[in-house]
Amino acid sequence: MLTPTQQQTFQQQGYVVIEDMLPNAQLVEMQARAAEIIAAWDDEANRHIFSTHDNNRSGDDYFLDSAEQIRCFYEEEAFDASGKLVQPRAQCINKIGHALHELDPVFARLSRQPAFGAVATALGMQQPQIRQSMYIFKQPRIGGEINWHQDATFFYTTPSSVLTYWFALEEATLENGCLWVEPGGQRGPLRERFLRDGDSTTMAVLDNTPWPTQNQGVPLEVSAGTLVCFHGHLPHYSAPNRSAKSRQAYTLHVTDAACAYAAENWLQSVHLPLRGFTD
Ligand SMILES: O=C(O)CCC(=O)C(=O)O
Repeated sequence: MLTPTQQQTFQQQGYVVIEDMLPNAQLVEMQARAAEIIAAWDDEANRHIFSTHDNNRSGDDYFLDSAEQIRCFYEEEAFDASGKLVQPRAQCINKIGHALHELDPVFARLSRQPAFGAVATALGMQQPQIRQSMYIFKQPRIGGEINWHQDATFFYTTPSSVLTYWFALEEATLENGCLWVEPGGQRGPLRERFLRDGDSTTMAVLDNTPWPTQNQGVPLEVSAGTLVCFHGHLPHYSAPNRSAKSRQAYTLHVTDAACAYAAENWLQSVHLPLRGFTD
């Protein structure tokens, strides 16, 4: 599935960009399904915001229980001072997470494509297991910043194994808040671990290595349908979207069954099966 050059790029840079991974029909299908999920979402009792500036989710059952459900989260800037949505509701959602790949028939089908499994295999994974799925909106005008982070912070395994599949569902550019990565940064230490103990969570600092500066990062401007697959230690970030264009993405976080998945990770598979791309 991957050429030797693509495999080498991943080893050296910590990520690989594969164009045309999702055909247009699948992009349309995912977008339409996400719109239906939002339309059906009852937010009366669930006005939950997702922010990457405050990672303390202690006591936040709506978030913690979303590990094995399909839940919508608002953008941090979705509401004005009087509590009213600043734009139509569908344009105020930050993300849908975190079990679309198991619970939604459209996302379940489109998440499990043998070609995705072949990418994992080509990158050295023995037995991929999809742990999490997210539909990320990065809405026009109010799309929030995602702070620099490493995904192994949230999906800690021994040895480290998490791979992120980031699919552009729309064109991603500097203007609408594309992904930034630090090429080669996966060789650096894991800086943080997100730990869960019952209903409380903490972000433990493991290493004080600073996050990349703007000069050390590179923006990944990609067309709709492109897959960016990256290493769990690769620092990445995305800027706020102040433009009039949305920048939707779908992500899968995948770990290797051959590695030990930490019991302290916030997301555990208790009720749902844990499957790979071809099971
Ligand atoms: O889509 C984005 O802007 C960032 C997504 C991300 O950081 C992640 O999935 O780990």
